[in-house]
Parts: sequence; C-alpha cells; structure tokens
Amino acid sequence: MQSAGTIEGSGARSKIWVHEETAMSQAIRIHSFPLSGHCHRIELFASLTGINHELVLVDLATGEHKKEPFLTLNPAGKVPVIEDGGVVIADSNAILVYLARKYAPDWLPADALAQAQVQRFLSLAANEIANGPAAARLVTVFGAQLDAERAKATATYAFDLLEGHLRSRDWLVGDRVTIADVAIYSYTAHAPEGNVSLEPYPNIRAFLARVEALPGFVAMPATKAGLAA
Ligand SMILES: N[C@@H](CCC(=O)N[C@@H](CS)C(=O)NCC(=O)O)C(=O)O
Repeated sequence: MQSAGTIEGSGARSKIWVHEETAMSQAIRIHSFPLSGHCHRIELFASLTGINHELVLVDLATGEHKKEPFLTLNPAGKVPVIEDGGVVIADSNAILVYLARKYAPDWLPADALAQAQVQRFLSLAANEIANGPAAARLVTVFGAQLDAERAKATATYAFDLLEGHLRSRDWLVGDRVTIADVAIYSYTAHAPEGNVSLEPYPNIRAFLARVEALPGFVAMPATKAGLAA
C-alpha cells in the first residue's frame, strides 16, 4: 500500500510516497524518478530488506533536478539521492553500499574476495549496463539523442558476460543474493524497452525471475517502448 501527499519546500509538483507498512518517524528519503532504473535499484533494495523509506518524486521532465533545492542535495543534478537523518548520499552504487553496510550487512559480504566480486558487478552496472541497455532505453523511452546502435552493442557485450557467468550459478556472487544482483537487475529487466531482446539469454531470464520471486520485490513501471511496445 502506498499513499501520496505534497511535501513542503520541494515545489507544487513534488509528491511523497510513503509505504504505509513502514511509515515510521525515521524513514530514509529516496529522491527518485519512477522510470529511472538507477532509482529503482534503491527502492527495490529498501523494499527487499525492509528498510523504512519514503519515495520523494523528483520531476526530471520539468528539470527539478537541475534547480534548488535539489542541487544542494546533489550538485551533479542526478537522481537517486538519499537522506538518512543528516546524511546525504548520491549515486546508486554508493547508496547500495551504504544501506547494506548500515542496515542489511548480509547483502554485502565482508570478506575481501567476495567484496571484490560484488564491486566487479557494481562497475558493470555503472559502465556497460548504464551505457548499454539503459542508454538504449533512454533513446526509445525519452527520445535521448544517443547512438542507439552503439548502446545495443554495449548491451550485447554486457549480457554475453552475464549469461556466461550465470550458467552455473543462481546469483552473481556467492550462493545468496547481494547488492550486485540488485544493481544489475533493473536495466537488465527493462532492456526490451530499448530494443534489446532477452530471448538469447535464458540464464539471465531465469536470474531475473529469481529476483522477482524474492519477498518484498517491487517492479519498476513498464513502458510500452521498443520491443515491449
Ligand atoms: N551514476 C549515477 C547515475 C545516475 C543517473 O544517470 N541518473 C539519471 C536518471 S536514470 C539522471 O538523473 N539523469 C538526469 C540528468 O542527467 O540530467 C548513479 O548510479 O546513480
């Protein structure tokens, strides 16, 4: 269940969505845009781990992210950003690391090798996934002036890697779900919206289904674009 209401000081268009079952005084505020996979990672992680949170809509369509008060939170002018008491953190991977360390340590293994393996997939998410399926979807969903063919080629490179890696395992690192899986999930699941088919990738599709079967899973809204039109 979610409820919505206007919040003070963030403009008439801003809404705050409160998960009623977790609506307590210490909720983390996730400044977010519903169709952003970078933002969805954070909402998904908070939901999977039961972290008390509120979603604060940042209206990218009206440029709210390029104006105050948002620029004080993140001078880079990008979502997601979280506020946890007096702590402000931008960048989805940085947020995942912080939230896992602070509230859900099982999702970020402590030993050196496993942590390095998690970091490898956070890097894949920040580079090839962002420049591949996410960029391809920016073209079809938002009309971004990007090289769609190059983005699709980068997506193929990333998905070929993931498909091979998932041949003999359920999760990207170790034998349980971690923040690596959450970081990779959102833009991979929505790749068809950017004209990137998941048909050649049965292991990836099975991995996505495993994530979707986790208790607390929340989906990112689908758009009828690309192959999903
Ligand atoms: N490295 C950042 C990337 C965040 C990002 O690209 N956010 C997009 C939405 S998906 C954004 O805010 N775009 C607005 C802009 O760049 O003007 C992260 O992982 O959080």
